[in-house]
Amino acid sequence: MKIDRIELTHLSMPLKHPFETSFGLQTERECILVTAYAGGLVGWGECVALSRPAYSYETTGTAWHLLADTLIPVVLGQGWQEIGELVALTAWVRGHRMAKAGLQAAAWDLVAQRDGVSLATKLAEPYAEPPRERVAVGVSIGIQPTVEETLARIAGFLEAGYGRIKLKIKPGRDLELASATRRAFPEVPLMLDANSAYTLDDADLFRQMDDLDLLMIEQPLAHDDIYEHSRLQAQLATPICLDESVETPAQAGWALAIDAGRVINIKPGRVGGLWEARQIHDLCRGQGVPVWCGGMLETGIGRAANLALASLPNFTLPGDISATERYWERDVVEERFTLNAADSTITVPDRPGLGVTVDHKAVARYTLKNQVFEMASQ
Ligand code: OSB
Ligand code: MG
Repeated sequence: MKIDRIELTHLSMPLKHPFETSFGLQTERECILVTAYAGGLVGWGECVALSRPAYSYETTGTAWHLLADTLIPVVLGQGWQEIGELVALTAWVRGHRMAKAGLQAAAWDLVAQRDGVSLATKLAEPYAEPPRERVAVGVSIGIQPTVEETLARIAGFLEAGYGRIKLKIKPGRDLELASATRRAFPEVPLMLDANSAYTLDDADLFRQMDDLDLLMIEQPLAHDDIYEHSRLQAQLATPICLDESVETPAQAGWALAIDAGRVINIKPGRVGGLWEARQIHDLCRGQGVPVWCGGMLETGIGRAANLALASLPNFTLPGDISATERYWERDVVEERFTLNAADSTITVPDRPGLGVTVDHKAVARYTLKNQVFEMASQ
């Protein structure tokens, strides 16, 4: 495999509903699409860095810089056969995992197409069991203006068939919201995501949540902490799920070693790519720790890759991979992912590669900037 041309496209897409987290309100989704050309094949990847460095330090701007000035020049024209060799080419680059993951995703699409298999099948190569055909999913609900509006929104998603609800929380919009939700929906599988908005001084607040029968509390404490998470987990019956503070397979191992959490949310972008995502999956599987696939408000390109990842054996909890219509009026792929309401699943694409068809007109409509990189001619 030799990638001889790469195209970067910076998109800005209007979200159907504004998405509010403890780190801010988002109405548009910026992202970078990576298109990699190799021997007649075309692979697509999505870089999930946000426009502002709030969830992580990366932004669409830093990711563009890393891709254009470091990662693409290193990879263009190099010969490699499997993803591990591609990963090795840029292993010296510290951090910038979302930038790396976007490029790596396009390479996965290429190798799966080359081998004539779906991305799910390609990712599942090391395992005895085949990938799942449908994966369990839930919905992540941003902070709403009022408790009543949150309850109405939850009711709508339950009506649509979603079997797991995740609520974003922030200081002042937490215990009351969660308690009201539990009262209104006594049976619903429910979890909270704080996106690092709290400190250990809030341990009492989280202890009170132990009565709410939550599936887990995601990333309550600092984005770069595992120590204080372990101190908090020791005081809670509810499992802590780590998101922001696990950026590498090694960090996942350290977090589990000190019981900083009992579940891990795996996002390929956060951890440097599908390769590293699978390594974390394997590590957790070996220790009997369940994982689920997180979301970053992806387009259909990133969503297809997340569905493939979530089809692996230890993704035993519902992922933040909702139907297309939850995010976009118009997506950049022709397929629309729909919820199988009977069992709150989405069907994993089974055509070779990513298994989606890019809607070039939609891409053009949302493009802010576009650049082509080719091997320097000899
Ligand atoms: O913390 O999981 C998160 C979106 C952007 C940044 C961080 C997070 C999220 C989500 C969205 O929760 C989940 C989805 O894509 O539906
Ligand atoms: Mg999260």
